[in-house]
Amino acid sequence: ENVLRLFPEVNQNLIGGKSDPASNDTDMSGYDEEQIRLMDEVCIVTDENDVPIGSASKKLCHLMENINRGLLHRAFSVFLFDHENRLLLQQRASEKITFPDMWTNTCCSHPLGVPGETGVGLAESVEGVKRAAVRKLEHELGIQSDMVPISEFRFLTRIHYLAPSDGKWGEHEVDYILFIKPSKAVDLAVNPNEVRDSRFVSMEELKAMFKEPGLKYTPWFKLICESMLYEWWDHLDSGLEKYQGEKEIRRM
Ligand code: DMA
Ligand code: MN
Repeated sequence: ENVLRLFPEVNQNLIGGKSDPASNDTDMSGYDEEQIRLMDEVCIVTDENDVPIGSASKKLCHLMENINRGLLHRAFSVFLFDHENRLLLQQRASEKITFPDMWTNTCCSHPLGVPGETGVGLAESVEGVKRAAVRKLEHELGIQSDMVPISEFRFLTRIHYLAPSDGKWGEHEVDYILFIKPSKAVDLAVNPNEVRDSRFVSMEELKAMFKEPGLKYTPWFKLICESMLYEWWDHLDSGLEKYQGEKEIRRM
C-alpha cells in the first residue's frame, strides 16, 4: 500500500492496465523507435514479497527516479543449454535502452499484465513467467515455441536485485530463474533489434570470456554467475531437482 500511495501512476488493476500517460513525459529522443514502443508494455508491479500490487508501463518501471522510491516489478531470466550442456549467451543490441551491448544469459524480459502471464501464488506466477519466456525466446532469438515446450522449463528460484544502467534507467526486479535444456536442438533466427550477437559456451569458455578485455556483462548475469550458476549448471543432468522451486526469494 505504501508503494501504491507513492505512485499514483501505478494502475491497481493487475490485468488490462493501460499504460500511464503520466510516465510518458520522459524525453525519449535519441532512442530506437521500436524500443521506445516496447516501453509501453505493461509490467507487473509487486511488493518486496513478489505479491502483485498493480501494473505499470515498462518505461515507468525502469526509470531510476521511480526505482529509488521503491518501485519493483516482476521479471525472468532464461538459461538455455544445448545437448553438450553449453549455455546460450546473447549480446544485447545497441538499440536496447537499458544495458545496451552487454553480454548476458539467453533471454530476459518481463511477464506482462495480461491474462496468462500474471500470477498471484508462486505456482501460478511460475506458469505465467514460463509463458512469457516462450514468447520472448521467439521474439528475441527466433526460437519456435514447439522447440521450448512449457513442460521442459525448470524454475529454480527468485532473485531480488537493483542495478542502475545509466543515470536515468535501471532495473529493480524479482527475477524468476528458468533453466531449459530442450530435447530438440533449437534453430536461432536472431532479431537484430534485440540481439547483437549470440554464442553457445561451455563453463570453461564462459570463465575465459569474463577475462577477455572489452566485453561488458549485465549486472544480473554477473550476480548469478558469482552465486549459483556454476553449481546449478553442474547439476543440469542430475540432481537439479533439489534446487528447483525454491520458495524463499534470494536478496542480492
Ligand atoms: C529484463 O530484461 C529482465 C531482466 C531479468 C533484466 P530486458 O531488459 O532484456 O527486457 P526486454 O527484453 O523486455 O526489453
Ligand atoms: Mn525490468
